Amino acid sequence: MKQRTWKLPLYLLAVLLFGIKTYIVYRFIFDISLENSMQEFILLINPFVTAFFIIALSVWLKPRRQLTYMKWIMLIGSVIIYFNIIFYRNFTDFITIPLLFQGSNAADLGSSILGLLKVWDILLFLDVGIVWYIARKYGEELTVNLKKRYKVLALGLSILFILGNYILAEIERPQLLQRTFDREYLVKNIGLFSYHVYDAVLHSKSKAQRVFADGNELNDIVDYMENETTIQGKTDLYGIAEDKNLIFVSLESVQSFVINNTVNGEEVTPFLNDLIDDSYYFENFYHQTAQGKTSDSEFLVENSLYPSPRGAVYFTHAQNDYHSLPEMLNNNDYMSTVFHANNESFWNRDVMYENLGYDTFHDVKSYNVTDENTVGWGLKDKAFFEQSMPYLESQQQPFYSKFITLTNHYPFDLDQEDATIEKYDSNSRTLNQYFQTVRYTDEAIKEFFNKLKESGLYKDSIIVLMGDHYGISDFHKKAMSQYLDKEYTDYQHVQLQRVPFYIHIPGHDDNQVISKITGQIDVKPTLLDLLGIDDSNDLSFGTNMFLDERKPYIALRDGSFITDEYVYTKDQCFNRQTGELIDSTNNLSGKGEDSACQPYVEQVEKELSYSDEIIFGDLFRFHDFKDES
Ligand code: GP9
Ligand code: MN
Repeated sequence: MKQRTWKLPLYLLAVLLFGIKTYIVYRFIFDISLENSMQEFILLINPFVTAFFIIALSVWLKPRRQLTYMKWIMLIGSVIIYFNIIFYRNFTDFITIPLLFQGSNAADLGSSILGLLKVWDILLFLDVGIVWYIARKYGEELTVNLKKRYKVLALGLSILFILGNYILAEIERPQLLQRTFDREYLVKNIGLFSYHVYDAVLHSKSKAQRVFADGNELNDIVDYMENETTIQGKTDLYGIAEDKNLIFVSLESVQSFVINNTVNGEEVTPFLNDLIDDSYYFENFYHQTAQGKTSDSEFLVENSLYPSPRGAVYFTHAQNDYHSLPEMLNNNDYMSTVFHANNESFWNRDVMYENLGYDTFHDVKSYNVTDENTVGWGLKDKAFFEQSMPYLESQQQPFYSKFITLTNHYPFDLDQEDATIEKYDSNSRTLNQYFQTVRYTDEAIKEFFNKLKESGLYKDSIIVLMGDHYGISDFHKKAMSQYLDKEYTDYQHVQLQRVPFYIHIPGHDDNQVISKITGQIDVKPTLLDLLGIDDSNDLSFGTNMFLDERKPYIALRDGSFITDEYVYTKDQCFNRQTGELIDSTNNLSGKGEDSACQPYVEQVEKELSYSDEIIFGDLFRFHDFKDES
């Protein structure tokens, strides 16, 4: 008779395989930055710690059930990892619970998702296949039947490992769990699965926050805003656009690096380049969006509050009380309209727009959409502007009209006949195509300006153009670094979050390129000033971009920030001009030294949390903005 002296129990094999797979994913698919050997060590152990915790629970079950549990838990775990990978490839970010409730967006993602799947992804399920195969072949032979005290030991060990992992992470990054904005930190230190559990806790906490809010929370926040952010003072431009129409164009995925730049020797954005001479152009203007993408950029402009750290605030807090730009304009006899040729429910816009006080929303139903005039995400930008004109012309004036373009959206598909420049040549199809669709949008804007002139609306309007968020994610680092001919560092990543911002006032001479550090949070107070609308009762985190005395930083949603002197991100403080690393707060912490960036770090975190408190607690319902209406 064949005698086997020792056999590896299946649950240990499963832990090993699942752990190795997870580690490979962390290391080679998620682009997680590792700054020292301690971080490398934590990243190495956490896949096994988590796998052991989840899979070793099986020893408590009867042999047959052990197999079923292991097979399914590995499959579910792998699917969770895989969904995160798909999401990561597009957004360089991890899935959050609120995102899962945005199902209505998923259906529209169609062509975008296909480009994110790769054939070799099947290998990511190899460990599952092996365990399913062995379980089938050997059945209960490889299961274990432990005495109670060994079961308790297994459980005790797995809890101990988890705690040990957490303690190491806390030593490496103090207050890890308080820094909730930076998901990469969480995944790096406690692993993807613990991160999801933690995210679920945050989710319920933010849900509960509204119920327990009573308005007193607002006192400190109002003080803070009045002292630090709502800096009062009118500029020389106050009222320059009084009673004029405000035409706001959101440029899908247009980043500043294409402006005044070339591809294969040709200008990418000839019209937008020329427009700089006739506009106020802000060359250091940052997007501050997070998972809500375009909708986050809209939220920033409409409310001068930060979008949500998790999920899209357009979904999660669409019923809150706000004191929005359209509402303030409506109180000043404007009518407000949005033009966007997508489904009205995308990003929950129909619900949110109504709450924010928009009078009309021209969604896809207002347009004649055919096979010929469609590409990628829908109606092509040129047709979009053309078909919008009759609606625009028939509006009562003064109006505020927001246009949201669509053609320059990932995956940047374009019909051959619409391409007027050559593709770029790199390993990233996304970047290669991007220049062509950006050029298309540039041409569409040019046509729109001409139409405004023909219609006579031009001279009675001011036109604001803004890039909504990045188009090229970190996933295309290599190609970007080839195009920019620079190393792609964390510093570069932050600098690439700049998006174009133009204020074009027809007939105005004193135009300038403005280099101040500005961001989407500043748009609302700036526009109100130009339109001559008193905003002294408004509460906002932005400051007028034309004021000399301004809040000294722009905060990105993950806690990174930019000041005149510094760029701070992922615990590193860089010289803004040179990109040189000055110091890393991570290495300084605990040694009594301070990073050059330190004075701002806490204020930025405080400001972001205050904004979250307003939104999660729906605190504006307790505030009287003293608008006469
Ligand atoms: C879709 C448009 C693009 O309606 O806003 O969405 P995005 O993915 O950029 O947020
Ligand atoms: Mn967008």
